[in-house]
Amino acid sequence: MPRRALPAAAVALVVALLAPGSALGAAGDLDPTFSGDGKQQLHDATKSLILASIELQPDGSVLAAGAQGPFPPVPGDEVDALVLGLNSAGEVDPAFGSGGRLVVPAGARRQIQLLDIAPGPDGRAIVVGNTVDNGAAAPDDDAESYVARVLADPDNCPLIPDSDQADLDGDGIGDVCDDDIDGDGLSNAVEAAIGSNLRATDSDGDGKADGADACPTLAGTTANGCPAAVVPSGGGGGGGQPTAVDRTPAKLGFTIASKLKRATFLKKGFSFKLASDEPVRVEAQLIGTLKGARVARAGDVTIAEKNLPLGGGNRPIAFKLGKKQKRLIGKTAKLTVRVTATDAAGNRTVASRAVRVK
Ligand SMILES: [Ca+2]
Ligand SMILES: [Ca+2]
Ligand SMILES: [Ca+2]
Ligand SMILES: [Ca+2]
Repeated sequence: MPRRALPAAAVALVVALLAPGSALGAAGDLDPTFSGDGKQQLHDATKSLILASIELQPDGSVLAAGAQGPFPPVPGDEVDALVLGLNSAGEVDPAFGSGGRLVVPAGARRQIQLLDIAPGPDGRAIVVGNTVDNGAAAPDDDAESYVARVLADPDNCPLIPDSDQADLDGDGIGDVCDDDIDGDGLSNAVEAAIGSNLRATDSDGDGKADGADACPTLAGTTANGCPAAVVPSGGGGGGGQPTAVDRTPAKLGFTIASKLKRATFLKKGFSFKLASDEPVRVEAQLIGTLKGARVARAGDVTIAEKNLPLGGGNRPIAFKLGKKQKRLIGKTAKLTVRVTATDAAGNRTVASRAVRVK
């Protein structure tokens, strides 16, 4: 769209599209339901706001694209890209950009002028225009094309397409990028590992949320969310009645960052949370294959240990390093977290995760 001569006043003017008004409104009147009197003018004390193109959103809100800067610009002025957001009532939409404006700075001696805006996929809008670098020497001081894409609507997961914006737990993080979709305190990965439902806060329906349930997949009436223990029939004599014996080791769920910052690791140690599908006793070890370790023997060294009594839920395990252990950590270290979990019947589960300290 060719630029026309515009008044030099620092004003942007958007006139409402005609809409069916009251019985007294005639076609061609300004629409009084748009910003009170049919028009919306924005004033900026220091800059001109020039609009060139408009796009009506499905919900009646409006995006307008143009430029912000001195008017008329002369070579050497900075002119920035401008997208203005108005709600369906014609008022500046404070949820859009900063105070209703998205301004993309062009930088010193550069100019961006948006000339058109069009709807894009998944709540986006696409703007097109040109950019000029007046600071560049010829022949690079000519106009270049400029195309950008803007979030027209809030997006609860900007990097992954999710047009339905589903958010099961209502925490503002869309399901497709929420690592705890149901918000019960157990991450999706942990729930998948222990077999609980990652889309329900109380998988076994016993009234205890998965993150606080020592048996998240077994309905229970006891305080920790587990069924009353099966008491083996006593007596070593023959003829004892058969009892249900637990021969199934616990399923463990825990995630650990694969990389740790050395300085933070030395200062604060390192912690993670461990969940299981039944109560377990825990022995956790932090084992190092250390570079530059001043130890006589070669091989792995236990740097820290942590034991937890029989229990369940999503329990934190924190490793702290003593002075001597800190000295073992070189500039980089390869560590392994090894968790040995033993359930009430003595079945054992061992799981390991690698961690790099840099
Ligand atoms: Ca969510
Ligand atoms: Ca969860
Ligand atoms: Ca769950
Ligand atoms: Ca339970």
